[in-house]
Amino acid sequence: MNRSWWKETVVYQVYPRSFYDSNGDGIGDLRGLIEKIDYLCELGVGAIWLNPIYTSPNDDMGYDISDYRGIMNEIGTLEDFDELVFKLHKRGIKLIMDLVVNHTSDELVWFIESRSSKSNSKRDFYIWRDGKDGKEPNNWASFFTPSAWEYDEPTGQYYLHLFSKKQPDLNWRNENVRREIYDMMNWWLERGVDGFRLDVINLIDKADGLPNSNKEAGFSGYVFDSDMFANLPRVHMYLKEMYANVFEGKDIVAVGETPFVTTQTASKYVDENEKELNMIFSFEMMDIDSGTSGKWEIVSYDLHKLKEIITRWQLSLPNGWNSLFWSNHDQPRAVSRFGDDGKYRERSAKMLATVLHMLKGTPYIYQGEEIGMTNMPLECIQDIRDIESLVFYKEGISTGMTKQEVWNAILRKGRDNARTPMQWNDSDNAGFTTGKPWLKVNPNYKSINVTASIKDEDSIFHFYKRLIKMRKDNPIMVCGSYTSLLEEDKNVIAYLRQYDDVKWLILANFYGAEVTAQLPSHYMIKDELLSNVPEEVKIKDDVIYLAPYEAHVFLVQDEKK
Ligand code: ISL
Ligand code: CA
Repeated sequence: MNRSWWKETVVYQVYPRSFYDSNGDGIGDLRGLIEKIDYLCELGVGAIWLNPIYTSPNDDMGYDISDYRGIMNEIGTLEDFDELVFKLHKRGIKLIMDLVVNHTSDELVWFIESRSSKSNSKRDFYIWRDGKDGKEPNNWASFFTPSAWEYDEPTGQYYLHLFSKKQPDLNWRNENVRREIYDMMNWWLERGVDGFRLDVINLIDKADGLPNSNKEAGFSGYVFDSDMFANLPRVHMYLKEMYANVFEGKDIVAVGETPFVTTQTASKYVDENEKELNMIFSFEMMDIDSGTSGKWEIVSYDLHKLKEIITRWQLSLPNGWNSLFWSNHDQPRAVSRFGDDGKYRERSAKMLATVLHMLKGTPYIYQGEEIGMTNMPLECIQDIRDIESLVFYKEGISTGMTKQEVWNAILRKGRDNARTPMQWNDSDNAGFTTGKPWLKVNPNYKSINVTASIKDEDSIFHFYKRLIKMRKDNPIMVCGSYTSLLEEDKNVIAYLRQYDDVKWLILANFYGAEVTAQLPSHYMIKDELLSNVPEEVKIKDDVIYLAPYEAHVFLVQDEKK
């Protein structure tokens, strides 16, 4: 295995809008982030992934970029940015920028020109088609809207948008588009950034001829068919070209956000010999509680399935590398979704952290996860800021769901859950802002906050700190092989990491009831390296008793026969 900083490190995801507001306008900003570098150092992370900070009308919270070389007014200036890079680097923290190049804002000058006339030199930068029989060019649905096409008056054609109508898709088949993008990426690299997280990078090519999908239409009459726009062969061609023009020979990281990848389609993206990306975010685990109609159809799942997904991904990228995460800015809070955000909040958050950080790959911590922040008890639609939830609130009822079902789904899966302001202390607005926060603060900030978590030596925060430190001190966490254990067990996650002669056994009760598990009998426990309970571990005749959400990391040895 080749060693690289991005394999050794733990990445902390900062959603800048909600991290820390330095000037009281209610919106987190770069100066606020600069003020909190000490906090990141205290935690010990080696890199941050910064959600988009480029100029944007914020139709999709920065994922609609209207100037690739500018910083959003409310977030800061280029001078602030340079200072941030300088100060992060001084403290040994790398910066991974989020970059959205599948689409732009409709307010980006390219699109303004493109829509102005059919003969404009930027016309072909986007995907324009004539309507068919007074309707859209094809039956594709978008992520956020019924149809993926929007009619544009000035030239009488439709443009394609896989997300909102203010996020037109770029035409990657146009060489000039690609050249502009690589230039822009190099411009940021020259400013000192250490890598990119490339938003929906596997969607940049669309099916030849943009045909109708013959899959079944949703309630809207349009078809959401990822085969039409995800993982098409040309994506690999473009990524190789990007690598050669941007990444080659530089010690930077390229992380792809790749919805709809499978363990089969993923390996080519991250295979070191292919020279495309270094790691990807895959979403199979995030989709585990989603039904066939998508994320809003919430279904139950069992631990078997979760373990099967984990193991398959752990073993499927022989020349590649995994990104490990329980949450991000698009997902519910980890402890609310996979743990227990009530009675066992602390213990289950630590259990989840143990299971994830001990796996092979690069762990990502989503801001607030390290203090066990929970989902938001939203009260009414006026509290919602996220376009996806707002659209679903309107459309959901027409899919046959009741109003209550729609609301419950938003409470559980809405993206604002993760985006509520960071809870720094128990003062007004959790110390996030002196003004009115752009999105309401979770009312539990009085007890769940950074100050309290730092003060309590036994807190989730200190547990994360310990995990991060362990990774620095123990190459087994980075390089060790992975073997799944107790695959049939319905309550316990168990696996082995091994590096040279060193073997670590990870055991975790995933549920809120006491269970027993049969220890793999040929391993002898030599030492306990980490645990989320104060008590000694209970073992009798190779049977281990695990309290709710109890987790352990043991040093083990093969038993002498
Ligand atoms: O957010 C999702 C489910 O709630 C995902 O389907 C998400 O839309 C998908 O993973 C792509 O996400 C990325 O691109 C979007 C943006 O809205 C997300 O915030 C971003 O992470 C469009 O740029
Ligand atoms: Ca601000």
